[in-house]
Amino acid sequence: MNTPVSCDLFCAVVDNLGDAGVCWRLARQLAREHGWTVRLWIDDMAPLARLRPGIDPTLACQEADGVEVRPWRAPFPPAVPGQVVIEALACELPPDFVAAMAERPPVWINLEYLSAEDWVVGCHGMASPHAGLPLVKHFFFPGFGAGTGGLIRERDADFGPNEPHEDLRVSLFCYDNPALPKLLDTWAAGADAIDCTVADGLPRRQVESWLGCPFAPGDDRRRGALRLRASPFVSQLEYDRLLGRCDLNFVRGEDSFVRAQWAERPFVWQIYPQADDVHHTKLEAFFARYTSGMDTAARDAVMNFSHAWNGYGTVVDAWPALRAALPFLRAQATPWAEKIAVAGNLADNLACFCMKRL
Ligand code: TRH
Repeated sequence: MNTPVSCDLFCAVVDNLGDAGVCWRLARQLAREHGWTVRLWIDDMAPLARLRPGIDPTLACQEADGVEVRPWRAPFPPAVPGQVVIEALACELPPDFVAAMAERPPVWINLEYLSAEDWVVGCHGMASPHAGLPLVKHFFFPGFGAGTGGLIRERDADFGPNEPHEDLRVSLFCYDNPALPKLLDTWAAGADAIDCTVADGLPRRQVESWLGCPFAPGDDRRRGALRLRASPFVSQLEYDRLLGRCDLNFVRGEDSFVRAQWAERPFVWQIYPQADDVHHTKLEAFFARYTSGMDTAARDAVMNFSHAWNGYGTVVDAWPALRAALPFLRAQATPWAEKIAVAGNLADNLACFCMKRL
C-alpha cells in the first residue's frame, strides 16, 4: 500500500463564510476522495463550526470527515510540513513554517480566488520561486473552462429532489443589498405566488426591516403574493438541498455561487464587492460566458437583472423579463453544468498537479 500524501491547508478567514466554506470542501474532498492525510489550519473556527455542525470551535485539535482541524494561532506550533502545502485565498503562511518547508520542499500551492476572466488560463499553474529559500510556489486558479483548475465539486454532492409544486420557490442569500426592498415590494404586489426562504444573517435582517416586525429563524410571514420564511443557518450539506428544492436561487460570493450552478437551477448572483468596482469586470466576464449562445431576450433578462441586483439598474424594471425567462434558464441549467464540468473538478485537478511533482 502506498503511504497517503500528507497535506497542510491554510485558511485565513477574511470575512463572512466563503473562505471557510471553500477550504472545508477542498480539505474534505482531498481526505475522503483521494485518501490524503489533511491538516486544515484555520484562523477563525467560528464560521467552520457553523458550516459543519459537530466541529467544536474551542478544540486545539479534532477530526471531522477524515480531516484534522487545527486552529491557526500565533505563535505557530512547531510542525513538520506535509508533502503538499496549500495556502488558500491569498493567505500568508507562518514564517517558521515556511522555514521548515525549506528543509524538505513540499509541493507548494497558492490556491487563488475564482474568476471567469480570460487571463486566468495564462496564470494557472505558474511557478514562482521563493526569493531566499529553495522553494517554488505554484499558482492554482479555479475556473470555468479548459486550462483552469476547474471548480470544487464533491463526488457525492447531493442537491436532493425537487418535488412538484405550484408556487415559485426562491432562496435568498445576499449581502446588504439596496435593491432588495424594491424586489420584495414587486413580489408582494405581483400575480405569482412566491415562497421565499431567507438565509440567516444579512438577508434575514434586511427582510426583517422591510417587514417592520420581528422575523426570527423559523418565522413565516405573508405579504400579498409573497410568503417569507426565515431559515436558521443550515449546514453546507443542507444548504445544497435547499438550492435543489428551489426554482430560483439568489447566491453570493464564491461558494454558494458555484453550488447554485451545480444544483442546475436558475440563479442570481451578488458578487463580493471590491474596491474601485473591480468586481464589475469579474461579473461581466462570468455573464459573458454564461449567456453566450442564449437568445437576445434571455441574455438581456439575465444581464439586466444581474446589473440591477449588483447596483446598476432597477430590479423593478428587470424582474418581469427574468421571471419570463425562468423556464428557459431552467432548461439550460443542466447543459451549463455539463459545460463547466469539462474542466474537471478542482480537487482532482489539484491532486493530479501535485502527484506529478512529488
Ligand atoms: O459568505 P460569502 O460572502 O463568502 C465569501 C467571503 O466574503 C470571502 O471573503 C470571499 O473571499 C468570498 O466570498 C469570495 O459567500 P459564499 O462564498 O457563498 O460562502 C457562503 C458559504 O456558506 C457557502 O459555503 C454556503 C454556506 N452556507 C451554509 O452552509 N448554510 C447556510 O444556511 C447558508 C446561507 C450558507
